[in-house]
Amino acid sequence: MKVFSNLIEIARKKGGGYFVLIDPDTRNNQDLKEFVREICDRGVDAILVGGSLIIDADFQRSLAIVKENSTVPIIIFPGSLQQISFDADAILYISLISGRNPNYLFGDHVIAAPYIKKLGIEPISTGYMLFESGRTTTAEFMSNTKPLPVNKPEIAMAHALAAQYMGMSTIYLEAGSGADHSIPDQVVKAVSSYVDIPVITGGGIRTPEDARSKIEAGATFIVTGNVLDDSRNLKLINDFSRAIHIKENS
Ligand code: 1GP
Repeated sequence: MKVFSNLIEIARKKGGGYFVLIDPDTRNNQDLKEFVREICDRGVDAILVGGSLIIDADFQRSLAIVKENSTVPIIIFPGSLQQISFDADAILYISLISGRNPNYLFGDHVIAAPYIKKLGIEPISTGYMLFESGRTTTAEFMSNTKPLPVNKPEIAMAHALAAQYMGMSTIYLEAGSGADHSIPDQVVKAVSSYVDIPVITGGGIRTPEDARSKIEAGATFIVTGNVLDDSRNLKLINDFSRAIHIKENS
């Protein structure tokens, strides 16, 4: 059970941690293999694999390819119960605390727990908070929950603190994949300074500058996904890595 604590240590030393999210639907097997090798060489600290809705890809096969080609930890970011596999080092054990859908608060977890134990992967207890971001995201639609308002940080702060008091290991501030706007820095700051557990944020982060300002606002880990779908953006990974690892480049 060391994957997440190692990543926290890496983030502490580097000033922040960088996760890349791979949605298996967006790449064929050959592209996936090359992409994983590229990102590992360009300063990524961990790879998240998953999606709120996977239509085309064979999740197990995709995860096996990621595992074969990665030199960094692989963490499942499950959009459903089908997204569990032994080809991972850990899984975000997500409770969708911004919503009030009982299945996503404490329902699917009961079904998943024995599998996770059997497979021997590390569960990372995650208080997942979905925020409004300009349009309906897949995560919002699929979970049938109402996102948190971004202009009321006190609501977000109270949710995050409740997650900490319930013993969760981390908070994930999520704008939704492909969101028009990332989570505002003020919200990241308000939540990060209010809780003692590390904050992950992602959704709609398209520039290294945005990533850096979230680290400066107090986030421990930054997630990017969509922005790397275009293979011409690979160099951006180096730029994101430099921007997020602020202690290495100061
Ligand atoms: C979504 O936070 C991740 O869960 C990444 O979002 O694809 O918008 O970078 P993007």
